[in-house]
Amino acid sequence: MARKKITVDHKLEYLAILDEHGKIDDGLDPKLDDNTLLEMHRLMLTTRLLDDRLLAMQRQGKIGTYAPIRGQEAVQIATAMTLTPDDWMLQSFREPGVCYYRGWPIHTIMQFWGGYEEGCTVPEGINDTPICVPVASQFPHVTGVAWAMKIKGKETVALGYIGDGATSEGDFHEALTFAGVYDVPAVFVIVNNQWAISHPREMQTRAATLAQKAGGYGIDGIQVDGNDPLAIYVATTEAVAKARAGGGPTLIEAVTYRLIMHTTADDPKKYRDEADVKVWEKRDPLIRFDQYLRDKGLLDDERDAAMRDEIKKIIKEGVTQYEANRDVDPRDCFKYLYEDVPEELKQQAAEFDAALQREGVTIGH
Ligand SMILES: Cc1ncc(C[n+]2csc(CCOP(=O)(O)OP(=O)(O)O)c2C)c(N)n1
Ligand SMILES: [Mg+2]
Repeated sequence: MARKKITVDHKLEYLAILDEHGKIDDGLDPKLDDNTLLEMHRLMLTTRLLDDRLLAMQRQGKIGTYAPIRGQEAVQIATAMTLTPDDWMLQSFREPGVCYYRGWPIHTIMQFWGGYEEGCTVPEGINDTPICVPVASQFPHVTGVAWAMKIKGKETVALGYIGDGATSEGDFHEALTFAGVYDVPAVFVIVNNQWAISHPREMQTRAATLAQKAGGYGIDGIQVDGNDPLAIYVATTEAVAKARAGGGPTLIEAVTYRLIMHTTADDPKKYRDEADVKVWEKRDPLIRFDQYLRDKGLLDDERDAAMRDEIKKIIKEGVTQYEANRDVDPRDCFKYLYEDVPEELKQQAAEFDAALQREGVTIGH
């Protein structure tokens, strides 16, 4: 018989490198070369401007509901930049910056939010899974893909993204349980934007951090400042290298903040304090990284303006391609659910056809 304290062997760290004013802790400086730093900035800026554009397109009725990512650009870009094209990326529904970095055409991202089937297809040659709306359901796939890579003897890593709210789902638990047991080459990134629609982080779990959950699965966990691209880059680089070398999975909690609405279908003013938003606006990852690059002499107004112009051109081209490919048959919605279409649905399709004829609507193809 015994009653004693048990010491568990579990590594949990916290990492922040850039402070809120873009100043760096020299002892932790990863000393990335100038090109990598500028590329990081360009990609974060592209993510911001693409997000702005998607939001505007929703307001203009050009796409349907959209889940904006303002404030979360650092998590997306600084994690994605640590992957090779052969690695696997398994996303939720809030990773347009990651998709862009991985080579998804901008118009394909727009097609998803526009409700077009083509937006659900991963472009040829990219090792990603499609945008995933059923919360947390991508996480067992992260473990599965990583496990497959291990069985095949490949030095390929699977990295997946999940929200804070989604860590309450069974899928999260199952994915991490099996990832630990089979010691798979996976990196699990929790994008803790502190809200699950109108539910604040405190109502999702009593645990002090989400990273500490790693201990329950016997894997390493780290919490990072999710608005600091350098800290995220360092933590993810280490986790990816460890996974690639056969060292098993890591859980990364990136603490960030959703600066605007959950999706274009809700109004955050109804459930959260605007004063909190103001605090987090000052911690905007783009502002602090911009300051860091200016202090280093890598960025100035002229260079910034040129970069913005170049990005806007790329996004505009994406919109043009999206708009040129909107000629779809609305009757397609009757086609894919059943192999043998039930009588009731056939009747609805016929009624719809009749309505189109009555209204004189001609379909492009
Ligand atoms: C299985 C499932 N349940 C509920 C929903 C509705 N839903 C969409 S997003 C969301 C909250 C997700 O919060 P979080 O995991 O923190 O991700 P975030 O939206 O903040 O990126 C919910 C409940 C869903 N899409 N899937
Ligand atoms: Mg969230």
